[in-house]
Amino acid sequence: MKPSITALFLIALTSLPAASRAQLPSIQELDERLRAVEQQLGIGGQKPVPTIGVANKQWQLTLADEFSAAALDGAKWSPKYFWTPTVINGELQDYFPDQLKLADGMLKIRCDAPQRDGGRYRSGVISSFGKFSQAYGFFEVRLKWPAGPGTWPTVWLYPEDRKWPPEIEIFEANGYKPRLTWPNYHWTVGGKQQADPTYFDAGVDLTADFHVYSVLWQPGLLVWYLDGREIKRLTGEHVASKPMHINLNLAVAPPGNAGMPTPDGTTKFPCELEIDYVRVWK
Ligand SMILES: [Ca+2]
Repeated sequence: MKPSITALFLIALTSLPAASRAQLPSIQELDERLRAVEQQLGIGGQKPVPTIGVANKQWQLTLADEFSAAALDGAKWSPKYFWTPTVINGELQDYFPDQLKLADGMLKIRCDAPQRDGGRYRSGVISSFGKFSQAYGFFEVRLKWPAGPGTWPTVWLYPEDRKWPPEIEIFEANGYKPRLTWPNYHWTVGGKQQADPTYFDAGVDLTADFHVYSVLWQPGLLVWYLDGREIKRLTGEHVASKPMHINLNLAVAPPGNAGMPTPDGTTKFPCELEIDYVRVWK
């Protein structure tokens, strides 16, 4: 049997004099570092696998961020969209990098209420534009989102060539309907914008715990999953075919936006969108 990299590490460690060993990190620390390196390289035996299986399909991990580092991985993410100004849809927040925190193996996007009347909410966004994009594959996030009217968290795919639409929502929700998730898709037909914003009623309060939200994207096919269970399917030539990057944000809904209410006295601030991981396969 070929010795594993871990075994080689151990041999190297134990062959050192005792005085040097005392200065070295523990085996557990080394193991954690090794797994982090393996994860970055996409190798090793602990590779995550999709929550769904697709027959005869060998999935290859193309992006994984477990958010276990001390800071946002700048090789994968920027703390902003590629466009300016950042605010779209008349949303009530501005995005600031200091609203992002990495702790407990999570990326935590915190949204603060305005400091004065008429002020704006402070929240955060990350985008993989210019760093990671992909056409087709399996995209998955595990997250917990904040309840309350006006909270509007989304994980969405946007064209890397900056020409919108298409747009694929891996996950979208609004805190006034904590049982619902909106697996949305936007496209055009003859220059006219189209959308399929049907929602899925999970029958439970999705904000009470972490859940896994995924989308399978193949030529002419989009399938959405909640905790590995299919919740929506779209087929047809209008399904996107160009590389797209990932945006992940916690917005605050403006008045009159598709019937979504703005925050009221029952919405608790600060609130957090906690992301355990983002994983993509091809
Ligand atoms: Ca994690």
